[in-house]
Amino acid sequence: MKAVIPILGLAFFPLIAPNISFAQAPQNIREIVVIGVQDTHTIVTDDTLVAPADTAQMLRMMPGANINKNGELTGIAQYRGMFGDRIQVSVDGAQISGAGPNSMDAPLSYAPVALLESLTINRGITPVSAGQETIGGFVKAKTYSGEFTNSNDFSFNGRAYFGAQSVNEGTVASGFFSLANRNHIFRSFVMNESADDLDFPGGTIAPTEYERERFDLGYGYKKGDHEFSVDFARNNTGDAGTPALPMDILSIDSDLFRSRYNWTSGDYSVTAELFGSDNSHDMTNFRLRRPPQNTTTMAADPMRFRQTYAVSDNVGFSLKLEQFVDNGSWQYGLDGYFTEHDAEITNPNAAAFYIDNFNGSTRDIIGVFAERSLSLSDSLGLDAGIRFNRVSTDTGNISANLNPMNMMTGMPVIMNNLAATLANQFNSQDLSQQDNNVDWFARFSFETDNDFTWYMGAARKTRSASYQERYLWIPMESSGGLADGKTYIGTPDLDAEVAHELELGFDWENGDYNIYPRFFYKEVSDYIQGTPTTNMTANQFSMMMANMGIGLPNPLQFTNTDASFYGMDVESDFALSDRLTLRVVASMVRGKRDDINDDLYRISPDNIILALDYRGNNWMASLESLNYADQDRISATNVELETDGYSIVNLSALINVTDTAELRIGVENLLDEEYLDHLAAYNRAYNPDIAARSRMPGIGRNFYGRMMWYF
Ligand SMILES: [Cu+2]
Repeated sequence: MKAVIPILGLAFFPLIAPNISFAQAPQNIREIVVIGVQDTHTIVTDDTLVAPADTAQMLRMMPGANINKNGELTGIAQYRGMFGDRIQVSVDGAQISGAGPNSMDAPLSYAPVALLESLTINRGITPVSAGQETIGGFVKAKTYSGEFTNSNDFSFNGRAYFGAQSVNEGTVASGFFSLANRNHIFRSFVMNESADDLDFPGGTIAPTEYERERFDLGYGYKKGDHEFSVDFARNNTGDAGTPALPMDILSIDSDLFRSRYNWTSGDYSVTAELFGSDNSHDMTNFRLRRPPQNTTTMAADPMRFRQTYAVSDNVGFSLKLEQFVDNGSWQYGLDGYFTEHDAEITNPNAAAFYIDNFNGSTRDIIGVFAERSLSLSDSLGLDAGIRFNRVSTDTGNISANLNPMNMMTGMPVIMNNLAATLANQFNSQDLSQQDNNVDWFARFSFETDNDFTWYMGAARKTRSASYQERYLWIPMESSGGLADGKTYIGTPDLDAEVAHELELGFDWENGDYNIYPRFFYKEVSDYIQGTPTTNMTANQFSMMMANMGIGLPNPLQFTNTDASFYGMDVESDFALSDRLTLRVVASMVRGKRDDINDDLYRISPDNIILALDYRGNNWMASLESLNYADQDRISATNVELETDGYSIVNLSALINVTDTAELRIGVENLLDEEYLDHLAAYNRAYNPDIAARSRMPGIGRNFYGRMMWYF
């Protein structure tokens, strides 16, 4: 087995070959010898200097990864140009399909930073055992769950975490409490966080205030080869602004459940997981932002107030059997994930007004896989696997009433008739769909000498359409958080996307430096993308809405197209002295349509992070420079705007005040640089400091402090 590379970098805690997972599972009895490469990148919150409330923000520091930001708590993971549902996210082994049809409660929002223990991305080709649909990558959040003790007597332990930051007067206070002995642990967690609107050098980004509470209760049991845990969590988000979307969060109330059993004995490891969540969500276009105005009177127009109530119910399971053999391991698995979404749009000023946004839209996946990890020789390793997923979706019939006052003539009558036509078209289609998808991957690692391990991988990965891509029936912006300002309609019989990808790279590990470059190419047939719709009714509907000052004309329809992605990313570190390390992370990606001449939407600009990390005796400090290039490869289809490049400087320090208390202080955007964030979309809320539909600015200078105390 290759050893963990000692890296002095503050933010790095590299793990090698996660299928060996010796770091998390010291209980594995047999030592497995497989030649592998560093195929994950992990940030451990204890070792890093985190400032944001949103866990997804941490992706910006990882090679190939980034965040599509629509609000302060709504970060959507991006990896190598793919984002949203194309990235599989695991929160403590659970998939969470949020209630919001615009991903206001994206999966990573269910692992707040104050509770987070680590965030991991798979670099490049993800093993099929990691998750069901990993076409764009795999992100794993692990929350802090306390520790068993070495004694039979119970003891009380915990962790307090406080934070504050200047840019939005945000505060977070949380406490983790456990009562544990060597076999049992009872744990609980409470958190409260809130913030005001963000500052940027040109004014205020409104509405970006937020408030969120979280409560967890859990129990863990460990004896001999057996481990069992069950955990419940309640998330209550209150008012939270999402200025890049047409509405703001009024509430997100979620109940989350997860349970895990593991038995590791001799030659086998068996893991069973069961999880579920029940999420309900309200959003409005009038509470945190200025309500819509009548275009002639310029007064609030009560007929344009909108409130959406959305719910999702999810349940899933996974069963894994791992068999350790002399030259590696076998892994077999069966997993299922069943989701249902409902969303209805109303107007508090007109009780009869409603639009069924989604009515009982279900998406069920059952998957099976087999995976092999083995050493072909002393210097050659192979990981390979195959997975079969059956994806079934369905939805109920929908309707709407856009003429709540029962007018006899005029716009509401025309709009209501168009909506009725769209509803009839939709309801008469075959809405029940089923895909049978096959994924496979193979990765070779070849150690040429002590410093170099070469790596080559290939994969076929699939993704079936989301419920929005299939079942959005009336032109709306409910697009899973695309936030391009376009309205969309779905296509029920979309084919599954099929990606073929190749990845090449090497690990160059010397005593003084470590360099991990990866080059990738991915071709996606049936890539699902909005294209101009030929549905005359939808076009007419959008045009009339646009004429009334609501939304853009010319809706897009989710369609199977062709696309390709290619680029490279690298992480590296160089020891400049015993205490000083230079850290370099660079990411480049191109995303293009292959069926027409267009670039893909919301692709991260090329960027490079240069950081100097200094490790003192009981403190660490880091000076970082984040450099983003211009993004002029933009999507004409999505009417995307270019952005200029920018550089920001961050400074941070961690001080071990005592053995059990840590203080982190820092400043983000030290020079108060004014810049536009290409991945933060466009302003959709009235704001005297930011023009409507112009790019969202990045945040201004932010002083922050965090205190973590273990007791
Ligand atoms: Cu929402």
